[in-house]
Amino acid sequence: MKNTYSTAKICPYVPPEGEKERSLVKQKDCNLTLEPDLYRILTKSRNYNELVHVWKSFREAAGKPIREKYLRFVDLSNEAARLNGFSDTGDMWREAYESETFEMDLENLWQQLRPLYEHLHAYVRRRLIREYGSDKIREDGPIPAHLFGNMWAQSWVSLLDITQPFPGKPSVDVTPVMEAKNLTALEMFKMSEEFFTSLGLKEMPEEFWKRSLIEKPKDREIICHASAWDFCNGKDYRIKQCTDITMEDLITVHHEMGHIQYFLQYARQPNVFREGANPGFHEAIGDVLALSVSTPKHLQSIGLLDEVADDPEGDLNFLLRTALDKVSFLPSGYLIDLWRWGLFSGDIKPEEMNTKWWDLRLKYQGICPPVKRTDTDFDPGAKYHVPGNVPYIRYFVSFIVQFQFHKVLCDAAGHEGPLYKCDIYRSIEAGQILSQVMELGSSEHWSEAMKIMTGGATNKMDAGPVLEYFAPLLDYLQEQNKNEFIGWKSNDSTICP
Ligand code: X8Z
Ligand code: ZN
Repeated sequence: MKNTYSTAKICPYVPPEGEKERSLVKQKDCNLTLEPDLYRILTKSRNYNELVHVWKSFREAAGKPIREKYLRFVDLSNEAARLNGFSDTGDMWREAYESETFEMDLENLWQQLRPLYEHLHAYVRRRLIREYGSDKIREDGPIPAHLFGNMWAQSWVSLLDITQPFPGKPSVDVTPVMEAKNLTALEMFKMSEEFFTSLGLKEMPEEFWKRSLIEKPKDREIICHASAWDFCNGKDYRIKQCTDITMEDLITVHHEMGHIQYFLQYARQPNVFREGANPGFHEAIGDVLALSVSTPKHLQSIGLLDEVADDPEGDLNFLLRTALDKVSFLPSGYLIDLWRWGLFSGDIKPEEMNTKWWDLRLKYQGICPPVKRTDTDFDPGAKYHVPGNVPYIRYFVSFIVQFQFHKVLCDAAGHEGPLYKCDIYRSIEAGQILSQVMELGSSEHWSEAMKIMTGGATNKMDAGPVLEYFAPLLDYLQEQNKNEFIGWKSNDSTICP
């Protein structure tokens, strides 16, 4: 299943005679791969039909062919879970959080964040209507899933150019500077390492630099989805990433380096405890650093931005960019495992699994498929973690706790002023808190690790810091959206209205 996903290839879009907007892709062969070809088309193309083509073809190549295999896998995995005393695979996965109230806690967190998401959704919908027209997107409807600049509509940063509140201000996107400087993948990794060591954290061991794979090989096919590996011998740690020279990938580099840092920090624990306090903690470390790295002031200090606008307009541009990455992600981070848990428990039946997927996509994300979906399609299969069998709720947890961590580290670093302006660079105090928590691995319940992290303030997940971070943006969006319909209406989740 993983191979089908990672070797999926599609044909380029062939524009009909007379179509004004030409496809960006000049090649004719049917060998476009997800990374980097489809990523690049999705980021750059604003040709509605080309985007439909890419969106639909990828699902046909990566998802649909594994439908039967996945169902067989669900049965086998459930059988194994039951032999281990769990009621099903979802039950087994949730065990990693050792909490009786986990599902309820997640739903509460989502309910607290939903208004922020819905305002972002309404604002982006209006900008997309300006770009594509109201014949393509209804003013009170869900947004077509192929228009977000991302295969799964989970990060919307590629829409920054058409959504920035103040386009006249200096850019908060460093991709053009990275290109102009001919930055290499290796330099991106070295920059990330330097941030970790500036906090007093560990440098990457020699083996890491020798054995990691940080550029897409030309002579063979590999699974490009970025990953970090602990070979559990205290020496061998590696990252595999088909790094593209973009700001998004610079952030992913930090994400992956966060995993390696965690591996290094808990290396002295017995094997069973060489895990994150919970899987969400493991996903959060690198992202926490990236929250500092992506502040305009920091980017300027490392030569990736020439100019920064240190005023309310510049701040809103920056906050919107961050929201297009973090707030947009929340419902997709939540629903993937709601769907899998439902399938594992039998609440979702195999014959309705694709339509139930779209029910969730509509309900939580407010998005809809641009072409009719049926239960012979298998769209969840076109998201890496489904064929790759990686539980996904960890990312939702991470996107909550990383703001909690950011807040306490900023306090430790002596930051004053709004949370979104904080950069913990060179704060040994912040680094010490991080290493204290990481060293524990999973030897303590994560609520204990949370206590240590927050200096006793809480032992729970808390949406407060996300809301605090984005508070000025929410004010702005509410004002901008005063004539907008907030939310979305649709009678059929399997096709855009
Ligand atoms: O899969 C990842 C990482 C590897 S753990 C690149 N992420 C999720 C995704 O790509 O869907 C990071 C954020 C969400
Ligand atoms: Zn990760």
